Amino acid sequence: MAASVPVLGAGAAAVHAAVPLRHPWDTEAQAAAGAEHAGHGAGADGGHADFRDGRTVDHRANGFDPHEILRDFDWGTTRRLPSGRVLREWELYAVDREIEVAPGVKFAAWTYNGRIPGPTLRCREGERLRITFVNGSAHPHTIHFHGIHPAEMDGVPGVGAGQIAPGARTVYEFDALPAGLHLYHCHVRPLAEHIAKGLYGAFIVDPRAGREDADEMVMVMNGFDTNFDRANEVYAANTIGFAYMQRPIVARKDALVRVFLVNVLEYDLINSFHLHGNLFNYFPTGTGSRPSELTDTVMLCQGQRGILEWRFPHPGRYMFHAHQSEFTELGWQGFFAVEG
Ligand SMILES: [Cu+2]
Repeated sequence: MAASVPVLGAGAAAVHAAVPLRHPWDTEAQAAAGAEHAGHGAGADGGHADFRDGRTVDHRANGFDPHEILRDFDWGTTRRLPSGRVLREWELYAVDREIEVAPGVKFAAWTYNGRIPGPTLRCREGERLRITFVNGSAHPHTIHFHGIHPAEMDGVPGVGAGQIAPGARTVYEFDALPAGLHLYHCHVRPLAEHIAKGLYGAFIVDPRAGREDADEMVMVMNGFDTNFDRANEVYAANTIGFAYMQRPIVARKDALVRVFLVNVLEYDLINSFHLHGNLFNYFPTGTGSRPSELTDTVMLCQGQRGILEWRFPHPGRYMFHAHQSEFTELGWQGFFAVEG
């Protein structure tokens, strides 16, 4: 298929040229002391990791920026039904789009609304949800939501509207249940390809009573198989590796931070999130009000997700990253910059 041919040849070689040889936690002192594994041309960058030579992807050309995706919650549009209930509506469209996933490495992606991850859909428990799906891609797709809904709204082939052909549309409609952190993704076979190409997003159902005010962020852990060998060459939260190293996420001392963490990684069985200098309360699937654990590391299988909450008692720069070192070094790492 034409869509499976890399846009640029030698994608894997380009990625290998782009990722750093230096460990991000190497200090300037180590570099100055000539530590063997430090200073492969990366310069004394004070512990930053980056694509080699400091090159970045062109967020503007991509049409989305991981820093904007981080705090971008799409509440759709609402109106009252005669019954008094809220009807919340979105329109999602599938579109084939070239995304620069690492400097100079273009990936022939399939997207919802032109971005990866797709919009973070957010609503309140008990509302009526209506999602119009328009397939503008050259391939058949669906939207399969996690949550409680009738079979015909499940977005799988052969049930309800089934596969939505190129140019066709359908409407998924169901109640927002249960409160928690869910996700949505295409469910057309071959499933791994339809997901790994970029068709997924976070789906948040807030509890009726709401949640405590917090600095809220979405992190969809993903990766990209840029040379089509069913293994990932790039790992990230919100698509662009090292984006939060190059520009740390600003947080405030003592403020409640809430991360909606979703794992959609294909081709690797597990993924993880590790926070430095702190521990967080973990709410698996975001469905309960009591944390299951106070920890600094969680491991998630494909499709697993959870809510993390913590406060930074000290200002400074704190890393977060997958605790699988391979994923870390291939992009899935970042910094919080905590201001006092
Ligand atoms: Cu699909």
